[in-house]
Amino acid sequence: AGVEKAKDLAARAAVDEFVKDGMAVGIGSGSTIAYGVVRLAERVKEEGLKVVCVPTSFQAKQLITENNLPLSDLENHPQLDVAIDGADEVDDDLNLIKGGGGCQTQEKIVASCAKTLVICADYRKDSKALGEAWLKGIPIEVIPIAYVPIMAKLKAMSAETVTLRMAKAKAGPCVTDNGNLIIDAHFGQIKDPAKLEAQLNGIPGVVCTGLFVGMAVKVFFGQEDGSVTTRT
Ligand code: DER
Repeated sequence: AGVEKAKDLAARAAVDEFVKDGMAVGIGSGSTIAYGVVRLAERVKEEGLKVVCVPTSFQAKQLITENNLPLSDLENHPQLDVAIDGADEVDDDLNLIKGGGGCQTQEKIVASCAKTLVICADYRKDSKALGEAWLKGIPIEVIPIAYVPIMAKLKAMSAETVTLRMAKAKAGPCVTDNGNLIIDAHFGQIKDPAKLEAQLNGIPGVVCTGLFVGMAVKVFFGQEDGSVTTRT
């Protein structure tokens, strides 16, 4: 199976195992969860499932509405039963790097409001330690006025690479759904994600990092051979 099939298998397995009738579901961002939203829409149709979906980004909101799923928000559902999302890298302890798609802030908020965070990913995301395979750096959302001093502080913290994320189809830097900028900082293999996250969060102007430490309870990996493996 190629990568896309692996994503599809993982996302469908996660939705099938964790979404039950009557649930309020946090919907993640990125390309893997898109398959999960399609599966959820199938189940709503086939099983008459009653769910409400809370997005983690403009993209997630589009996925929900394009698949005719009931759209809600944290004002109406401040406590969610489950959040299902993707990841850029997963370590042995289920710590994550997220934010490859630049949506980690609302993703972390929604995940923190859910009883359970479940991740679906293809085989490329499975690492022993964070920073092993994902070399683009930890996505760090920052308040725009502060990006230059924050980049300097990250370099002083011995980040190997520190990059302001630039937009692809628009001149200038990538701007998040919250109107902020993103700095990608690579620290090599991360032995103590909790410590690093606390250090990064302590920098004034940092809004949220893509380190999700001790949040996920289960990860579904789609494999090249068409199987789905899980880690808890
Ligand atoms: O940006 C994000 O946090 C996404 O969830 C990312 O971590 C996974 O995106 P992908 O499923 O397209 O690889």
